[in-house]
Amino acid sequence: MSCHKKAYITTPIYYVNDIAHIGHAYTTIIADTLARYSRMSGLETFFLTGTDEHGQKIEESAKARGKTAQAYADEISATFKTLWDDFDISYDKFIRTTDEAHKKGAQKAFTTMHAKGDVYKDVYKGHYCISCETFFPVTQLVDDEFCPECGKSTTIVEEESYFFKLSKYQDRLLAWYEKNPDCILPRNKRNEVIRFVEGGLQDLSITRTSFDWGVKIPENLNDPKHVMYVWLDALTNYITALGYGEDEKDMDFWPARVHLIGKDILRFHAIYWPAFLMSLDLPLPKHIAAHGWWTRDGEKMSKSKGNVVNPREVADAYGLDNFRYFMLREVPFGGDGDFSQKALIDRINSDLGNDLGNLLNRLIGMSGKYFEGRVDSELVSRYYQKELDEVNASLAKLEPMLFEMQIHKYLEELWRPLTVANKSIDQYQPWRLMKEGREEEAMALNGLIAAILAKVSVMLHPVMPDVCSKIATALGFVIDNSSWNHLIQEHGLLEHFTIEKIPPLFPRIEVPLLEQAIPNDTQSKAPKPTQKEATTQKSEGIAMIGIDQFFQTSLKVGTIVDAQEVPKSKKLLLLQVDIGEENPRQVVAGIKEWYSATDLVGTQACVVANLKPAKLMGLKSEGMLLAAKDSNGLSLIRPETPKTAGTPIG
Ligand code: ME8
Repeated sequence: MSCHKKAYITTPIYYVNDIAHIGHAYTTIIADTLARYSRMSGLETFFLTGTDEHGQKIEESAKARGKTAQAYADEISATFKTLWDDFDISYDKFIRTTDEAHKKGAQKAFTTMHAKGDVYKDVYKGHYCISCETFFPVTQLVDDEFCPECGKSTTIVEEESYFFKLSKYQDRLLAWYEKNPDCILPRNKRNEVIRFVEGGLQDLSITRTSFDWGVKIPENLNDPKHVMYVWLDALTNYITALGYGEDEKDMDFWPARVHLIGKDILRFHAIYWPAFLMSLDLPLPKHIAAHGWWTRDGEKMSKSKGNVVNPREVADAYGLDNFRYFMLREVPFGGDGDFSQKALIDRINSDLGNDLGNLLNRLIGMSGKYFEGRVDSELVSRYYQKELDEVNASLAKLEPMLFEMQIHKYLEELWRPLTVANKSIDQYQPWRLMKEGREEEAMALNGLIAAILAKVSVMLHPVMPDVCSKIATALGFVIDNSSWNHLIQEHGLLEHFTIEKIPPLFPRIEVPLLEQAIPNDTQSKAPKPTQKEATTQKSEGIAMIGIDQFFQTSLKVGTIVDAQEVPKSKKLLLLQVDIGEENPRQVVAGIKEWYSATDLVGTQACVVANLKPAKLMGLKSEGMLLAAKDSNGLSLIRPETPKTAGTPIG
């Protein structure tokens, strides 16, 4: 972290011509995560989001709906604000470019740039894409007409316009990129920007006269038909929100620690905005971080396809924190991401359910069974210093990853301590320690697991605030700056406490909870599940089958004749199971967390005998063992009394 004790974090301000979709939610959730982390780590933090309400595109959308631009902007802006409020986004200010204070600040910026000699009047002649609110020279158009960004037809504009001397700043911009290798993240995006600027910058038209839904240019210019170009108006929001040109009361938050944006608007933020700031003699932002694009089930989202992912629906169905975790973990920052329910369900069941939720359940189970829920950390260091060192080493790597926008790596690294915890239980086997009268060690092991859970929940809190607060409550502490200091900075442990039993945090999800997006042309033909069908599936995860279908499964009693650990796997055992055939079947089973190889040999299990062979970690598996798993762990299903190997079940 820099020595600047304040952190200013922003999202783009969203256009009010559409309601929020997963892309908007993604940017906002990343920014929210950074803001929450900043606050937790003791920085005074200002987190800004809001709406971009001027320009030709909004004016036309409003007209098409028979509304005034202001009424239309009020309506859509409110839907963004309500969504962020419902999502508990921790913004400090929600700015609207129709706010009076913003308009005054934007005019002040215009005046300052003008006074500096950076603004002149001329005639603009060229093509304009209303959808992108961008001017394009003919050389950049597709077939001399279409927008190179969105493919829509451009309009020819010939009007009087004020220009900003962007070309004057070309060298200073290049010097800035050069001196600040992290000013644009990910770094490869910076190279793209540099190449573009090296190609030569033309002065930028910064006013329009052919419509009037915009901020008027300053009155003293005596040119009332000019409104500001929407991007000049919009970009200045980052300083007007801090009081620029008005009371300046929060300007000490400037420069921004990070402007979070999507890659589509990098040029505006990495070229125009720093040039404007240079003209205003203001410092430049520390980082401009551009993330990639979300698609759905491999396809571009669009209203006409009807496949736009509605973030509220996803969060309602799968849980807000799960959705947040998924988006941040699934895609390397800067890369494009694909939303599919399958990927989301996998993340929830596997990372969250198996690795995190299950660990808490194991701790609740062990401390309940052996110590009436008490957990005491006093002897953790005596017995488990090695594990603690490993965990603390992982945690120490995290903070820089977050502010370098390596958020997926942050989460990946944060899962290492969970692996240490799960592995320690398997290795030290609390049930064995208790059987051998080594109670002290068993208690210390619980203390270790509790400490790991506590540390992980502190560092995961910015991503999953609600879930992590629940974990902290179960462990008898509160996540805040002082617990962050104690558990993360000072490598501390939890105090003595009695664990609180809480319901499982990540109930397993068996079937998609949302209707799949259906391409428009087949929508009418596809039978939709009735509400009742959908909820039956949801609550039980079961589809009805006939008896004949059931008997297609060949179930047999098997005797486990050999069992080995699979090297490098924390979950798998390699079993040889006699099911009455000439040779035993090789079965790879994910049961190592609950059974040791030696205990299994000679026991029986129920085997699915006609599964297509599969490969797991390169090992052939020729069957599957039936098992039942709940919050207390997993048990194999076995005949009550031994049966001859190969006996059919049914
Ligand atoms: O551009 N995947 O507003 P906007 C990922 N008002 N992110 C996406 C996305 C997708 N499919 N679609 C949109 C504007 N986004 C201007 C910004 S800032 C001074 C002015 C996200 O409503 C992404 O962050 O078109 C993108 O930059 C932003 O939404 C654009 O929102």
